[in-house]
Amino acid sequence: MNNQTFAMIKPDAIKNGHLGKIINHLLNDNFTIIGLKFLKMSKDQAKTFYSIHSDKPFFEELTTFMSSGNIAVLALQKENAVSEWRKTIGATNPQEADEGTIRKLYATSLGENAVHGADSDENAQKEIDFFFTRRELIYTT
Ligand code: IDP
Ligand code: MG
Repeated sequence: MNNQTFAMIKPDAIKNGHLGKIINHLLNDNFTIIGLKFLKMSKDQAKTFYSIHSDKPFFEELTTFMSSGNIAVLALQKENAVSEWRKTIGATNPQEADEGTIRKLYATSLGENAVHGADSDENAQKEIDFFFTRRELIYTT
């Protein structure tokens, strides 16, 4: 399916009080929320979720950060959801993100960059399945 993506609102954004503004931003961009929960990842869960980055120099920093506080995980629906969500969030490094993107507006730094977005349809489904059961998702079409 190319109309779903997976998003997270990261610990820095929650701690800095940006949760409501980010949800408002994505609703204004016509994403439909089909799944939403709040949780705190364990270090092991963060390592599994980000296993694709296990050989990167920032893996330890990333998984420590992502398990350091509460996050929101969201399954989103929109036509071309994966690429649309990547556009809405902006570049990984907030200093390189376009004006008006979520990372430009709310990110703290390259590592603590407010939000996550899946990078392909395949990974979006895997990541949705990592956090949600089928019964926790509301299908709108
Ligand atoms: P993405 O989140 O834009 O897809 P990725 O390259 O997949 O970016 O990296 C995953 C996450 O790892 C980033 O969102 C960021 O939180 C963190 N990260 C990426 N590069 C660095 C780095 O050079 N230093 C510290 N953290 C990084
Ligand atoms: Mg990525």
